[in-house]
Amino acid sequence: MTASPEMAVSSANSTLDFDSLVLLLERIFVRHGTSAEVARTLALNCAGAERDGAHSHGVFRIPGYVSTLESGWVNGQAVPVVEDVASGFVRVDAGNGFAQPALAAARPLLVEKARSAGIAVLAIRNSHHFAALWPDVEPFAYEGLVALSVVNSMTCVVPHGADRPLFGTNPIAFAAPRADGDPIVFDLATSAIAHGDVQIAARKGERLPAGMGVDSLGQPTQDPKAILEGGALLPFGGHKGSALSMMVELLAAALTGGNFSFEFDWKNHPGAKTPWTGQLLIVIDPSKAAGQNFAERSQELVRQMHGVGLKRLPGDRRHHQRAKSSADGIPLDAQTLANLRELAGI
Ligand code: NDP
Ligand code: PYC
Repeated sequence: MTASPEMAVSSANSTLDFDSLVLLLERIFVRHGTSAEVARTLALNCAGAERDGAHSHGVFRIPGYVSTLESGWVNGQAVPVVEDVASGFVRVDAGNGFAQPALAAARPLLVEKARSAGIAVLAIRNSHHFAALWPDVEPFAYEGLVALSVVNSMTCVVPHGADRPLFGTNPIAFAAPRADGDPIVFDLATSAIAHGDVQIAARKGERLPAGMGVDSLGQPTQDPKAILEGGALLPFGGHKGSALSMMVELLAAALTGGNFSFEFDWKNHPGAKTPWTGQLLIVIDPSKAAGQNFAERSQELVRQMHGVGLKRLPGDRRHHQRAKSSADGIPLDAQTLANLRELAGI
């Protein structure tokens, strides 16, 4: 039977299976002005985040996508233009559309180049990224490739040693294959906490741990609302996270031709939430490397890490939640589901 948003909903525990959630989200995107192709790409991304328990970038983001599309800030119909610029370099102009369809359009050429040259770079510009970054790298590792990606966002992070915000929350995601298990994947904001998690804490009325942000006067605060209303975030790890955030600005914006996090101005588009920046991906074919099979080597590293007492690898929590969602359905509270259905017009 074909899945539909109306089916597979349990009123008792409000769960949806993955395909039904994707269809529901696709309807929302198309209803708010995206092409069917863009809707499919964003729906798969967002449903995947929700399925894996990556809540700061799951369905929580849908109202932000909708208000952004309604504001005219992003082009939901954009058709990315892919340019083959060098043996190991692909450029994409996302046309003021979303970054994920730009990656999808360039992907075959990028993989072909990575496999022939051993390494290839994808530089996406004029793009909006409002999602978790791991979905952009994890699939490469399932194909035996190593992938690294960075994306910059919007000014809300004070560089270490500075007085005012400049950087975005600027995540870095990495994926590598391993012999006996899911790929090794990490995905982390270079801010002490993702902006999405600050919004979630504010909504729940929770305080943040110390060291995450400052208020409008630049004073340390644990109040998420004070950070959101005129305050700012701090980089993780002081000068070290700040250096990584600077690197992300350089790679995702300067190198791609996209905007720095401080370069765009959305004030004439009330409701706009998606950063209009750039994204860089580096894909490596480890079969070109010397020595033993890379996936065996990464498996050995994992074995040694467990051997010294490590219980949890980055990505383990997501994979555990993915398995649980596949077995039990993706949990959604009744109000969230009702809101999504309303946005979908059903
Ligand atoms: P977290 O701090 O929650 O997690 C960062 C990484 O560390 C993850 O890979 C996570 O794995 C892993 N991890 C967390 N806790 C542990 C632990 N105790 N032991 C081992 N590994 C652990 O992520 P962030 O809050 O920094 O980022 C959240 C999301 O926000 C990311 O997906 C990021 O891409 C997104 N984001 C997107 C932006 C954009 O512009 N599009 C901007 C900023 C952030 P696991 O997932 O398995 O928990
Ligand atoms: O959570 O920091 C964040 C974020 C910024 C843009 C998209 N997500």
